[in-house]
Amino acid sequence: MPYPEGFGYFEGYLSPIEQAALLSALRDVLAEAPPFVPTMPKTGKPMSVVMSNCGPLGWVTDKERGYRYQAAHPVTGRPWPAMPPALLAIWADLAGFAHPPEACLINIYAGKAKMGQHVDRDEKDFSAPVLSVSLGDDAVFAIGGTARTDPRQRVTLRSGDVMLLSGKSRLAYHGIDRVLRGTSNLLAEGGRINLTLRRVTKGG
Ligand code: MD6
Ligand code: FE
Repeated sequence: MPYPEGFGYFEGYLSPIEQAALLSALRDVLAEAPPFVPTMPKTGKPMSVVMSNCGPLGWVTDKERGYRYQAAHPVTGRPWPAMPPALLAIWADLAGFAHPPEACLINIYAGKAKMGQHVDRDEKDFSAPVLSVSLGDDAVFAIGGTARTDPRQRVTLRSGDVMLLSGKSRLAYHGIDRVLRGTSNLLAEGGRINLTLRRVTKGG
């Protein structure tokens, strides 16, 4: 089965040295903006990942107010830290979009954490792609079509891989079925970190 239109997969985009440098910048981000536990709208059920953000806006969710972007950390109330320049450079190289990303969501997978099938649709401009960078353990990424029941195909995302959802793929269902523990030595604590860079507002 071919990949859906607009799906870009840049295997091994970051070298091991570049991965370590990016991780070091992320450690600083996470010291300023500590991971929080996202909870589902209405039910308040916690997700299995923990999250943080960098950039002018961050994606958050909780029982009371649901999915949204906001300029401040939901626990500390402080602004999100700036996006590391290395991330802006990847976007400039691959996104094919004239304006820089406004949000970088940091998803942290420990233990048996996974991510259910979803569509990223809280942004106002779907003409901009979403770009993902993976660090740490391998993950089984599943991507289908714009209907939840469309057939899915699986791609193993490894540390240093970059993926782009643009065009038709931008609104395709996708998720992380599982993380394959112990497949990378990058994170001392094990597990996986995924970064997704997004445009949030319309226009530039
Ligand atoms: C993850 N990724 O890789 C979850 N969303 O942990 C996503 O949900 C995602 O990889 C939009 C575009 C690319 C992605
Ligand atoms: Fe997503």
